[in-house]
Amino acid sequence: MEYFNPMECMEREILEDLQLERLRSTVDRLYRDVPFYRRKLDDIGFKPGDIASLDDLRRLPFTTKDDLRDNYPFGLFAVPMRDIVRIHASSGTTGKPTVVGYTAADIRTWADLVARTIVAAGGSPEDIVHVAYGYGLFTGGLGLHYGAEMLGATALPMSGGNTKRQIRMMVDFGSTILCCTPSYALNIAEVMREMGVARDEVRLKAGILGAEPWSDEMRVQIEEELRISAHDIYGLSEVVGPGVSIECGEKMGLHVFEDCFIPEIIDPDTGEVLPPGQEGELVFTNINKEGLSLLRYRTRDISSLNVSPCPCGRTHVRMRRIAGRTDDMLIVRGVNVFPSQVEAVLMQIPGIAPHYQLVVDRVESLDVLEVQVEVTPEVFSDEIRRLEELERRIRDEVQSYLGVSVKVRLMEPRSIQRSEGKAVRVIDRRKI
Ligand code: DLL
Repeated sequence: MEYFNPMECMEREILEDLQLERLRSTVDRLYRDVPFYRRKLDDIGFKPGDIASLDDLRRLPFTTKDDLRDNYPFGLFAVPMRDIVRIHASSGTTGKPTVVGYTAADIRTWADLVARTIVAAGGSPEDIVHVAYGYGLFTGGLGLHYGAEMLGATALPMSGGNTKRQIRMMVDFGSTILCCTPSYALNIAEVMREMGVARDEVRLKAGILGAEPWSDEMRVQIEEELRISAHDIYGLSEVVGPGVSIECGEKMGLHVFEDCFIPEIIDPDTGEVLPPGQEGELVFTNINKEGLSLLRYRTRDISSLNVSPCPCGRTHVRMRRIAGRTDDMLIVRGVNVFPSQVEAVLMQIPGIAPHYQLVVDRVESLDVLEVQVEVTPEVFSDEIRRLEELERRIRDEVQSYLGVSVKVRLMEPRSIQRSEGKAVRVIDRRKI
């Protein structure tokens, strides 16, 4: 199995020594240079020298998105602004954006991480990497771009949108690796069909897809339609951007690049660290970053860790694909519902297209969850009776999977808004 950086295959014992050394120097530096962390550590009487082993990590305080907002824009940076060479920001649904900064060394480390992800997805310097993540404050576009260049591949900086033009260039330039959100990959496949572009006119072989939750069923669909090997890539701006973890050829979880980040899974309610295999909230500590290093950053993403060795030869732990977020988890009449669960059910029912939205409303103080899903053009022209049957089937299957009753609305082909970046899966109209 090919890899970009030998760190990925380090013996565990040596890797853990490296992590301890890096954790110590990170905590030292943060204590010295970031007043926020000095206060937090002083509050619990913790001195940087108190870190004797990796287990001491769990004694450190958590960092949250609110901490970043409270110190908006640059308050948590650990170096003077003159050493910051790049800023990115992510817009949340509410409040101020989260702002992150990188030193020149951070940009190199990040590019190295993304180069590793491209190689894990089967890429090499021979590839033409079609970057259809947005360029700008979002980390997706520039993140993949620098990674492709670091690898020595050819970066094609498309950014999102203008799908027909993307496809024409894909054909003319011979793009081999597609980088975009999974929902946009499906959108591209659909527009390709509409344009009458035959699959053998494009040279795509792999997809590096992420930035939003998706299911294995959606992977099957993307792989069949685009005839590529689709790899899940995970990351978040606060921690670095894309390149925190990636699926190797085994596609049994995403390797977390542990020489740069220490992952933990905690119980989101109690903050207690959970053992491997148990599902909970993902937490990351940066141990190889200068501009902005976060201790035990709570991602609100739900996953679990798998410490068993991977046949690919990488020794870094694997996180299970993200099951949803603690905060886009919908609570419908007391039942926790993740859009990904609904997606997994929908994708197994023939006759419906992979485009859906969940609309939640409150009618006479009762939550109503409506699943809006597009049918395929063939089904759309069927008899009413067949459509009703399909609707009933979807309702029964979703209900029995979630344990909560739902309404189903079949939608005309192409009536649900297509995404060019992160798809909007949930519309919550409840006023609480
Ligand atoms: O989405 C970074 C990124 C760009 C990742 C390109 C992968 C590819 P943010 O905009 O800060 O950064 O959003 C981070 O997106 O906390 C997750 O909730 C979600 N997310 C990212 N990757 C995945 C994934 C980028 N593979 C937030 N599966 C994270 C599920 C993902 N959710």
